[in-house]
Amino acid sequence: MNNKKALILVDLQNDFCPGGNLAVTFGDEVIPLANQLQTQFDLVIATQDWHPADHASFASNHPGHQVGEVINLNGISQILWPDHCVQQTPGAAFHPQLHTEKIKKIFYKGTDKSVDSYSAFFDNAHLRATGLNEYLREHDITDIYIMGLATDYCVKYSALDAAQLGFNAYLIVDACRGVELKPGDVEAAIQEMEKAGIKIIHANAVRI
Ligand code: VGL
Ligand code: ZN
Repeated sequence: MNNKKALILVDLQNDFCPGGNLAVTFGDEVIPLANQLQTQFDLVIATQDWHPADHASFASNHPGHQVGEVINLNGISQILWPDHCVQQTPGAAFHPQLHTEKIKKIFYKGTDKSVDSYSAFFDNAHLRATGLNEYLREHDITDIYIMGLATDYCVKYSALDAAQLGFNAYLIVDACRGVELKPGDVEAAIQEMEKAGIKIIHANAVRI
């Protein structure tokens, strides 16, 4: 059987880049790699974190609670974040240098105010699918290459779900940057992905 590959660009949005509301250190450094990598794939997909202003992951919607606190949200633990990637705001837009012509489809996540969604496939409660799995199956994709922001959240959960769903999953590690709430979070995330069978590669090893 022939392998068919897709590139998934995770959350390359202004709020995750320097100057944004949930800035990932050096997040913008991966944009040139995203542009370069896109030329090597027939199918390019992107995700956008896309929250309503009253999203339950925002500390501002929980009076008396602070950014970084962990709360119980409908039975699952939820880190409270600064307001970020609010639908239709500049912070939710793609980084201005990102090439978007090749992006075939965008999957929006975190749109339900009552549950967060780190993975590109499912919400954090694993109750609702985004449609990405079905979309990739319809396009006969067997291998998915994941890059973007942030390594320790949306990239990690997207990659873990991809592997769990049976795709050959590759993490393009130099094309990701992490939040690193605690020192070591990024390294731990990479190890967790590797343990789950995800292949850790570098952008210069991607040859289609
Ligand atoms: C993300 C925290 C909150 C991410 C999204 O894209 O990794 N992290 N929302
Ligand atoms: Zn978010």
